Amino acid sequence: MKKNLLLAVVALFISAMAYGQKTAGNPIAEGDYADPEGVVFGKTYWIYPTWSDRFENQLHFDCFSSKDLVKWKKHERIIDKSAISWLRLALWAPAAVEKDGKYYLFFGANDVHPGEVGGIGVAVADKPQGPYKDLLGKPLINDIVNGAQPIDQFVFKDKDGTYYMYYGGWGHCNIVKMADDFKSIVPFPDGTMYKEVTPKGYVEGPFMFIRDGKYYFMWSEGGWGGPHYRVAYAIADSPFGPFERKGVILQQDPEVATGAGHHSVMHNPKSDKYYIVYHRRPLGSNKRDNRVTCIDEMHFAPNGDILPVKMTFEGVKKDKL
Ligand code: FUB
Repeated sequence: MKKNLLLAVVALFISAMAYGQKTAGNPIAEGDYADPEGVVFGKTYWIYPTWSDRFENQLHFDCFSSKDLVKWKKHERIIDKSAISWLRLALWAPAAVEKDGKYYLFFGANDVHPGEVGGIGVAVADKPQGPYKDLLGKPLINDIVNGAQPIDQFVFKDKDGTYYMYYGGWGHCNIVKMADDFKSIVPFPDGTMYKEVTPKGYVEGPFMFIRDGKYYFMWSEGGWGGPHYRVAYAIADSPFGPFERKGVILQQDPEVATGAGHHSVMHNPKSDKYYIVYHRRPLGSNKRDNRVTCIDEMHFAPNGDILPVKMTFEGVKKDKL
């Protein structure tokens, strides 16, 4: 373990020298942070991760902000148990959205099973760094529908301004339509409330972005506690799919890390660079919760396909918004 750490430090030092330029370094922060959601608000990059620990200790979120992707500032306890009366354990996978000057933080709580209280909740604040207050005092989605555990939500704004939420663990993914005030979900034009959009291989951690008019749907596969966790994707013409699996773009690398997954994507419209924000397990560690948050650049083939991501120790270069 110590030898691996030393090797990582030496590799980081050598690559920093070779680049002759300061980079962020991976991981971007000290400590165990998983399921990072990277999001751009104005001229600032934000990362909202899960505090990776035993479920009973997961009772708060920290977040991180940066103006250039290299220097990160930690914002502690942007929400904790005192603000969510129904939270017992497993506060997971935050997703942040700005709407009409307010910041909404969606989260999973309680690792909910049938008959229990828990699932996806939503909190609100005046600033990206909180403090966040529970918006409903109860879960927004508590029930298990189409076999999807209500966790790992991602709130997506479509081209026409409609907000949808993708969510789901246990190998199933649903899409729902959000009410304007984010206090409930509303029916689709055909009257249904939940549509299953699960692609082949899907396990959890859905993410969506639009590039050149196409819908890029991404998700995690494998078991998050093991080395084979990974990220795959599909490209579609609509937010509802169909999502035909194109392949894996992030996975373990014996030279760098294992268990790489539960990611998000940030785009700098000025430089037109795309960044994948993800967690991975340091080499030599097999502890379930030893997951750290990293950023690497994501590249595309001329036909729009996502190229396999090269995980690095040096991380990304400065890129101001
Ligand atoms: O961090 C808790 C859980 O681990 C997440 O909800 C899953 O996606 C997995 O990353």
